[in-house]
Amino acid sequence: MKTFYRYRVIATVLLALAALTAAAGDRFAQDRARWLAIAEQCKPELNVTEVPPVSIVEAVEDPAAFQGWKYVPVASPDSLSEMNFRQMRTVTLDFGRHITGHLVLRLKTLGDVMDAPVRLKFFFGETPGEMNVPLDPWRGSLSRAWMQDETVTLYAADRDIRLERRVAFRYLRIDLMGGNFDFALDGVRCEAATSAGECRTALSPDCPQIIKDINRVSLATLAECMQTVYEDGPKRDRRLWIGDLYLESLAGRYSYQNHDLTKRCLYLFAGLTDGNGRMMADLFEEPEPHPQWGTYCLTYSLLYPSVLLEYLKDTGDVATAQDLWPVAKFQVEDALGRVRDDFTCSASRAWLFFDHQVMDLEVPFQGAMLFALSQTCELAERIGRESEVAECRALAAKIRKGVRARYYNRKSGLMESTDGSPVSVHAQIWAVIGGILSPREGRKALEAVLAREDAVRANSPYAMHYLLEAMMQCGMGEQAKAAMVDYWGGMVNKGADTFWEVYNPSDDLHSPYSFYPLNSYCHAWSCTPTYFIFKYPEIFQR
Ligand code: RAM
Repeated sequence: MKTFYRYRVIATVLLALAALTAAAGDRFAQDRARWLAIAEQCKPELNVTEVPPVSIVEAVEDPAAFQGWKYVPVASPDSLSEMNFRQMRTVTLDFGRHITGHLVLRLKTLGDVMDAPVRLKFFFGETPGEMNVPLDPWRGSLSRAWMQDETVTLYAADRDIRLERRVAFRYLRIDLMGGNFDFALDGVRCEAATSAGECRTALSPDCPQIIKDINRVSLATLAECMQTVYEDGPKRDRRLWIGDLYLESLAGRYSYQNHDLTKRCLYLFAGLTDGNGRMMADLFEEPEPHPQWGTYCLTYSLLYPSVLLEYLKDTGDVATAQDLWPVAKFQVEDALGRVRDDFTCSASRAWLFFDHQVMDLEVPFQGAMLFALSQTCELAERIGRESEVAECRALAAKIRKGVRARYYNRKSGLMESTDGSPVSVHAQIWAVIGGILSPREGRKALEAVLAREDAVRANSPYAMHYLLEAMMQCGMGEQAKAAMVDYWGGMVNKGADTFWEVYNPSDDLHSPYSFYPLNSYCHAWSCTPTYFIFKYPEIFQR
């Protein structure tokens, strides 16, 4: 264990130094402004297209539909510009697909001049269910303001009006709240924006239909989230998270290949670390790029070196990898200080995110730590910085051995927590990804855990991504494909145009936020089927 302790001593000294530097100033002070300037240079132009509605629809309550509601077409939207909205009072439009942008419309005078303002309520929604459940009294655990209902007072007719709020939706209901003159709603359209550009890949023509559908919805999901950063969800949270960025960049490799967007996001995170050098888990762009202070998430920071490594593999841009290496390396060094000598983690005060699920975190944390160590070593080797991580592989081997001794139950073939927490699929996933279990052991563990009724299961597309990843590493291609068809195909079969933030196949109303309309129904971390489909065509496109 000597090397381990030595490394820990070194890590502790480095951290102490970091703290001192922070107290005196700022660890990355010299680079911060330059990094943010590079991020700004990589800011993409948005491609804007005008998307008109495809039909006027009516809501129908249907227990067989997702969340109990569906829309049926009742008229062509062309008729709208001739209909007197003063009499209609309400209309719901279907835009045919998920879009992100600004609504534009005009009030067309049908008779007399407009002699008083018109007040309209616009309600934009991603799913029929979200549009039809009463929102008030508010039950959600996040802000009511995430819901996309806007009451707007209009003072002029016969000219285009562009709503200020950027919205993400497929359906729009417009209600008349006040207005006493005859007018029609004319030229209703959305200025839809994305930075995605052309998709550069194509499926084999004999690919199964369900995979084609899953791939189409994955691409739509990613394109909608690609704005001036990789947003997590264009409805909610509308910001850049490290965990989402990692998965979006992987999916981007096999689709839009907009690597400059990844570069921008890497530089933003680097430029916005705290004085210690720690990265917050998420950031905002407006009015000036700034992190969400207080969201340090250890498992997200540990993914930063992976984003940089994958970016390097995609672009060969060694200069960027060199430039950002210190900040990437620091995230891992910092986290290493939390591995205790008995291989439990002292991360109780840090946020460890793997899933929207109550679960035991010990083994997943060690797996994430080990994965980050090996990715950091690989990154170092690719850019000639091996000497800076000379002890890294040996250290990883020691942690692996210790973690295995503590948590691996040879009899059950499972990674089990030592505090009596229920066995989880997450522990097996991260034991595979962290190289704690061999592919053969991993396969046994994954099969065993998935067969157990009492096991804690993956509860989000984010966790499902890592399940598929672990399965692929264990030679479980067919099971991975079946899981994809079952899970993401399940969303497609329930009418998803874009993949959802959370999906529980047996509970359509499931929400981590106490109220399902708050869920994001176009969520970045759900877009990775396209990554698997193109990375392993022999499995997924067959
Ligand atoms: C939720 C969002 C986001 C995710 C965080 C951890 O708030 O879904 O995408 O990264 O959780």
